[in-house]
Amino acid sequence: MIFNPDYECMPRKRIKDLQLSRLRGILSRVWENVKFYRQKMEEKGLSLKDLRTLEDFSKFPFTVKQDLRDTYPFGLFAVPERDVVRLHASSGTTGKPTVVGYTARDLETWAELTARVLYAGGLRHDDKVQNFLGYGLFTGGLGMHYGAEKIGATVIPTSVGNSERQINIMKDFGTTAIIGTPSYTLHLAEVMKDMNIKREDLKLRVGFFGAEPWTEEIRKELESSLGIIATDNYGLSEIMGPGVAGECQLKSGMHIWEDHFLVEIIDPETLEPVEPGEVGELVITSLTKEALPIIRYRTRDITYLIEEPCGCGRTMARIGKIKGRTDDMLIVRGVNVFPSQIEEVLISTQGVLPHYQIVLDRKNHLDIIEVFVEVSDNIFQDKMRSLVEMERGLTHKLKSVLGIDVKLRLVEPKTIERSSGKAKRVVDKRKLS
Ligand code: ADP
Ligand code: K
Ligand code: ZN
Repeated sequence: MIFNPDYECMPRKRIKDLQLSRLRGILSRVWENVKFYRQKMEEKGLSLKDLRTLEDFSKFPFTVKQDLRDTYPFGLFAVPERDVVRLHASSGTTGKPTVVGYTARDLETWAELTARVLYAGGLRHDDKVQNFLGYGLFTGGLGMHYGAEKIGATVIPTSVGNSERQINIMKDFGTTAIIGTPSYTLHLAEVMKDMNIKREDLKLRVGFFGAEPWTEEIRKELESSLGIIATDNYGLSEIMGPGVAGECQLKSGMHIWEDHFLVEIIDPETLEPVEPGEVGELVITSLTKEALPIIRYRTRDITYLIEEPCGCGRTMARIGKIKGRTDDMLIVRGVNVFPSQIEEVLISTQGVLPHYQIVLDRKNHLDIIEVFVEVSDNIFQDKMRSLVEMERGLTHKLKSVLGIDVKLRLVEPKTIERSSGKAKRVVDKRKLS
């Protein structure tokens, strides 16, 4: 039932002791090897001696995504570059990507932790698991790949896209387990219908979904249309990638591997810890990472902590479903999009007025993003050709900046609703509670 019971079922008192000793180790490692962390601690008048208990840790400085950008590409690495055996980068396309690295031991840990997640959700040695998370710089595909291999399952690394082929492979190879984003998998379920393939024609039994927020309604839909048990899993590249936390088959919160990660929930305004069980921003410290240790990382993800024991026997705490993010980042088909990126493209184009609105919707289970933008009167009076050219140029530019298709709507001046306060730039109709 449990991949590594020695750790996953460790008494909580022992988990805390282990965390404190590992935390001391990681702090002294970054103090020695990462100038950024040492400076930030010194600025606060802190030294390693100031960590006597886990509670003392709340005095230590936070790390944010911008810190990784400012030190791009390898400024926060704690080992010589030659000891790094793998690099990944976040798809976040705002300015420079954030680069993350792994030593050989980090990769072993990563495989162990994705194996725990997959095992908890029901993956076994006998399964054939089709992984349609992206393989490449994105951590999703390769991260899950090695965990599934560690369990001994047969991995089918189809990566993302080519929906009909995905379904043919499921059918022909006898795929029993799938790993993907919930939105793409819903899309696959639709394509399956179009191909006249029923769930009885496939052998699917379990599915692992993450990388973006999804609701219980989507879970029900995935489970009934594909005949699977669908579990949620969570991760982020800065901390490791997938494998940070995952649900067991009781589907009541995601077990977070506390022997490798120290979890805090804070109030994003006051930065103080919230009461146990209360909703706030998830802050994670890596306790064992060698290449890129990360201290008190503000994930921007909103959730809560469940410390009560779970019916499955694991003692590791759980985080509730991610409720959203504290920043304005939009996740469209798993890709991070900031409204400011769209604004930049629009504003730098002649004839475009500073009035626009981004409308997100979901059609056939796929996110769609539409941008309504006002263009100046004289362009409208101009020949039709320049409008068409402008539309084509902008569509192309948005695609190259964001990496996804955007439907562009040029509209007449004063047709986009004005608001008296902050402009409502984003309308998200995707119904995520
Ligand atoms: P990329 O930037 O390449 O898309 P990241 O690793 O940075 O990939 O994405 C991590 C973010 O994805 C998380 O901070 C969170 O907002 C979101 N995410 C990941 N897993 C889940 C999940 N199970 N539920 C909701 N959001 C998730
Ligand atoms: K993501
Ligand atoms: Zn459990």
